[in-house]
Amino acid sequence: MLTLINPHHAEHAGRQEMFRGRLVDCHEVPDRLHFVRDELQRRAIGPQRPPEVGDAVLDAALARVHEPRYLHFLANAWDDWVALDPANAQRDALPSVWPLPQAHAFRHDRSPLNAAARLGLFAFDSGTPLMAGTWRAARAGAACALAAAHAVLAGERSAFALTRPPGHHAGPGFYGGYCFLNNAAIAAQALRDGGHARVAVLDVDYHHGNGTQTIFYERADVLTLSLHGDPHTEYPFFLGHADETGAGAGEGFNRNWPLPRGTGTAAWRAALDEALQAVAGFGATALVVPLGLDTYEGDPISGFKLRSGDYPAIGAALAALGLPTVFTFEGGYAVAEVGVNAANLLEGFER
Ligand code: SP5
Ligand code: ZN
Repeated sequence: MLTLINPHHAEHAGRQEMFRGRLVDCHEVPDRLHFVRDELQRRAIGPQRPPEVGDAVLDAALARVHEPRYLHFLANAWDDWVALDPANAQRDALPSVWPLPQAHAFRHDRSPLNAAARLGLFAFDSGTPLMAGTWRAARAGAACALAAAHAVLAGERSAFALTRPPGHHAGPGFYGGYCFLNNAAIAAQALRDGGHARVAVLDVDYHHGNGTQTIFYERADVLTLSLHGDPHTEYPFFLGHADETGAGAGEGFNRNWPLPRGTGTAAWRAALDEALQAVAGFGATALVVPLGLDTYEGDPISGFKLRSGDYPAIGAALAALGLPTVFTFEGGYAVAEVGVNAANLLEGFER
């Protein structure tokens, strides 16, 4: 399998994230990618290269998925943060005030001139630090997703966008959950634009893919499916329930499988089989898999019980759909094991 690796990922390296009233060390660290890259190399799972995508082509692809004012915000957020206070250059940007949607109570149509306050218009949590290299890293990561889609359009059976920061929590105009640009959505849209009439996105990360769901919620041409920890108890909490089935033209084209903390292999695989049937029933001609390995039993922030030995069969089950497939690297925070788990799944896909 061809792997597109983000050459700028390490420029995004947050120090701390807010969690229950404390700043804790970031889980989403550069070594996650290094372990996956090295394990894929060790097992010779296909060639690895950086993406080669021109700026204009990339900008056009970003604009297919994200709102102009959001992209403008992201491109300038760090400089604006530092301009607010030169001492901010030493601190990652985290939001601390938000406009709730309550009627007549908070304006969303005026952008505060204060750059720290402005973060609250676009960030939905205080666990996603933004720093000097975030925009460059996220852009180059989106380029990996776009190049992976282009490779599949050119005839590759599959391609893997090995990038961080991850993407599936990023929506049309919001960031959070360690995500800024929705790599999976960018790949799905590129597959649509490249001629695939029906594209399925099957999200297997532990956390609900709220950004991807939101991007495609009113569309019938991209089926979005997600298996994840039940939002009654699990992040991102405010989306991912089973009764979210799409809206407008997209009614019936979103499905969620919220699963309880502690879910093990058998129950998770049963949900996967339902999702695979939905992909086939939809008549998808291409597939995008936001690939989180935080379903692993050893994951420090998640609650499922999948074992390393489960991942080859999961890859094989995805491959059995017989569809051109783009994988994007999402979560997975057991750093020492994430490489083996990712390689197990991708090797199982290729067998
Ligand atoms: C892409 C992805 O997997 N994003 C996940 C974002 C989860 N963010 C909130 C997690 C907070 C967990 N903090 C646990 C601290 C344990 N001591
Ligand atoms: Zn996750």
